Amino acid sequence: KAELPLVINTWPFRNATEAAWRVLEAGGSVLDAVEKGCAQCEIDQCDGSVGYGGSPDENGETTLDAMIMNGNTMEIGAVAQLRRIKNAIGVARAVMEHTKHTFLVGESASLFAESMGFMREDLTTNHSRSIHSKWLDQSCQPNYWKNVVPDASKSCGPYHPFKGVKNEKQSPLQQKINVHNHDTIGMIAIDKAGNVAVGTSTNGATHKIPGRVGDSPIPGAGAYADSVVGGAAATGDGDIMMRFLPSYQAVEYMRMGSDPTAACQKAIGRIQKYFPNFFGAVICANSTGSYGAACNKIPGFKEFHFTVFRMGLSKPIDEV
Ligand code: SD4
Repeated sequence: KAELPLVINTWPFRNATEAAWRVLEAGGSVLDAVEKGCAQCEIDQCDGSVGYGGSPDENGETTLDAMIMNGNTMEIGAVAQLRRIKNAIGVARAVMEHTKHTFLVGESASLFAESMGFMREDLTTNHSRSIHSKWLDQSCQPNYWKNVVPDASKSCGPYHPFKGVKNEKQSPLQQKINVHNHDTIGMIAIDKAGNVAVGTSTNGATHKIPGRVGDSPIPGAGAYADSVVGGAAATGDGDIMMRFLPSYQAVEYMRMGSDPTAACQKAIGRIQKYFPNFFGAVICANSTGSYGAACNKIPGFKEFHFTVFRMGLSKPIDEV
């Protein structure tokens, strides 16, 4: 149990935790804290998985997904497949505060962002260009994909559907989100009065088929908040996780009396039952300041790191 206020986020993204904490410390709102924290990761390009210049899709383009939720009013703003705008969480907030809608996608989301004054910028960097060109070279080598997908019938070129082969095996060219290829920021902020806000920001999955949207911007999947109860946020293989709305589930488990750790474990358990080897984790906090996390322990991923800043600390701490 922690004293409020509290900021908790997925992965060891300490700058982001600190940025959010500074807002709360100065008496700012939980929404401002979450926006500031996630925006910090977008600027820092946290682990290459948040913000510009990471996770190029099959065409080499970086696109962004983000959402923000106010646990007092149950308002949400979200964007997916956002192109050419770096501050995805800012655009999500603008959707929440300046429209009647909840979720804008693709090119139209970018036009909305520009109309709100967000700058149009190229999200491609030398780094993302090199990830993309290496992938093209690598995937064109004979037999490369045979090691990854034994029944891959194609070793080069863009996605095409495989007849009779399902799900994960569908596109050998799409890199699955795994231990080495992850790191969405999902954040929960709770102020002294118990107001809860949550947010996420990510550039999604590397080599995704253009148009792919992950779990992160989807309410209840990437994050969920209800100030009566608390908040939760998820990270991992969004293509699997979004089917289970784990953040919503976790909040509901807390509503039914589970402590945050148990709520996270149960939300993970629901996915495990069908996808025992999925890669993912959930963080949870309740509005009295208790918090916890759970991940699916699979080979190569036994520990999930998250970061916490709470009353009585002078800097953010890593927890496992
Ligand atoms: C996605 N959930 O787009 C994101 C990626 C992620 O840790 O969280 N990786 O599927």
